[in-house]
Amino acid sequence: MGELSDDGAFVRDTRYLDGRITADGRDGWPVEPGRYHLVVSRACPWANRAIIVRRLLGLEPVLSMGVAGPTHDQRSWTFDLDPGGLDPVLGIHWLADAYERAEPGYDRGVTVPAVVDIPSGAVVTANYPMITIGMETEWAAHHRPGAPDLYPEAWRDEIDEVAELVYRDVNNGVYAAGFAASQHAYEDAYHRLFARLDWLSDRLARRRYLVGDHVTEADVRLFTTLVRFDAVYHGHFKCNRQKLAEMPVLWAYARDLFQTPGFGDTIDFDHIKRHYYEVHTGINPSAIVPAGPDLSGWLAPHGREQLGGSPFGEGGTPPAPPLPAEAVPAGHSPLAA
Ligand SMILES: N[C@@H](CCC(=O)N[C@@H](CS)C(=O)NCC(=O)O)C(=O)O
Repeated sequence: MGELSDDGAFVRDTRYLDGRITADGRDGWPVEPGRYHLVVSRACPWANRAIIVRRLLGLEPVLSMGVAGPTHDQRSWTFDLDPGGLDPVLGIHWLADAYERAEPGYDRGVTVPAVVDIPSGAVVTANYPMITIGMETEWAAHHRPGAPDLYPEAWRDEIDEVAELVYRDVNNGVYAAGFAASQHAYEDAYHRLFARLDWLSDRLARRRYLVGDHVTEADVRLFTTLVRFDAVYHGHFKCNRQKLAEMPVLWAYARDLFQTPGFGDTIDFDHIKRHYYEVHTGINPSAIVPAGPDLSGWLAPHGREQLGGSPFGEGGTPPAPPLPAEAVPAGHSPLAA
């Protein structure tokens, strides 16, 4: 996932497998219903983006999804939640095997999300920003009726601009704080994170969504970090100036999205907490998973309707509930009681 620089700063490894699945197949990977399998972990914020976007766009019938268990063995992600420990579509136990199929001798990160070509069993791409943008653009012919436009042409520059700042200081910023190996690197990441959260609070005090008047890719990207904040980043990653629940605008914004179909129904707090606290033994050697926090506040009214806009935009409708096989298990979220 990353390494440390000389001054103890976390540097993310972004050398992905990077095939492009396109509507016209120009890179050898045509959009084709039933051909690809999206592999995720519900714990992972980068994979969570893809789970949400697939739900919002209604791509479930054309793009199947495999869910890895929340923890790793020495070869990274496994399908230990599935019967017999095998992903039912790919027939493998270790996600690493699909990386190996793509590149014999593959020796970089075995990460989620990954999109796998089902016929060959090989990972096509693990480039998470392009996975969601690809679903929003290249897969347009397969969007459900009423799907929101998550990457509208007119707003793309602004979405990209906001998303870049959010990535640097927030999405990756929490990791930079949590994995810092020097006081200086930690404090640098901490201050950049909270300065950016203040900036986002200001922006979101006046508007319901980050860009435009309905949910976009920019909101999906911010949400997946905010939803993990109090459960993991505040304690485990030492991002503790405030809890999310102590930042009123961002807390209401995050609750609004959590309560929007397609967002909160993808969230598995049990997987989230187990992954970070059990896998990162470098920073949590006991691997004890905290019992808190109390999550019931996620369902409290948020009052943000008064800011205008609507979640799915003009003519847009909410997605249907998750497929029964893909529902978050009971007890893992306040929405799955
Ligand atoms: N592919 C990206 C982002 C995805 C990512 O970091 N996923 C994490 C989980 S949140 C992962 O799969 N880690 C597996 C590992 O490091 O073994 C990266 O390598 O930076």
